[in-house]
Amino acid sequence: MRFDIVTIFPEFFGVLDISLLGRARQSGVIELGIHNLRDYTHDRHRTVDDTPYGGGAGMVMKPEPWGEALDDVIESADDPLVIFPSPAGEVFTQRMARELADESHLVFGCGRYEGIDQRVFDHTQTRARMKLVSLGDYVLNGGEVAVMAMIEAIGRLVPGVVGNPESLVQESHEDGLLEYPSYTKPSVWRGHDVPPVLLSGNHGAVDAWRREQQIERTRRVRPDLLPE
Ligand code: 6GU
Repeated sequence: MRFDIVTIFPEFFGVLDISLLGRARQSGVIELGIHNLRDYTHDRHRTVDDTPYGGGAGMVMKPEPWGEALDDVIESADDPLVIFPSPAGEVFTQRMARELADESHLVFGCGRYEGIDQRVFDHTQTRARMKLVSLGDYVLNGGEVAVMAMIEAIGRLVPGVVGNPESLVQESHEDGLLEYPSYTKPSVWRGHDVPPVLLSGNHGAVDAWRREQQIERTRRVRPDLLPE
């Protein structure tokens, strides 16, 4: 699986060197390319933004550097999917993470300021598969944090990244419910007991209790996830 990221903050993605994804990169399961949008400018100030046509607050990212950066990344790829993080996009879910983990090459274009010139999207769409994707209904200053979250969610679903694939199954959202609560030793801590069923050795009872907890928790916190 290959990820390419175009951004004006390449340093931001240094954290992808560490932890689970860092190990996956060392072992070659995941390849990562970080591209500085300013490397595709040609003026002394490496300008990536300008004032919006029609007026208004904020700045808009210029199309030319984006065009050249995406030329570079897309032309050297075989059928990549280009993703622009945007609060105006389709909402990112575990289902989408699973679909994206089946891709072999994802290209992320991180916008900043008030957005990217619309023609970058229009043009990209003529030469690659493209998606606008939002993390949720709130506003971030730019796409970088969103891309980090998406890469973490997608990357861990790529075979060979998470050591024990079993641990991917019993998780919040994988079965449409929130996760059940987990406990480890000691069995009593600061006056709080571990639920006795978990100490019973009765696997059927444990499974039933965990399912109940998932349903109860989902009803309380995220009733929107439950079927009618
Ligand atoms: Cl993907 N980008 C930005 N800038 N803001 C967001 C978002 C993405 N998702 C939610 N808010």
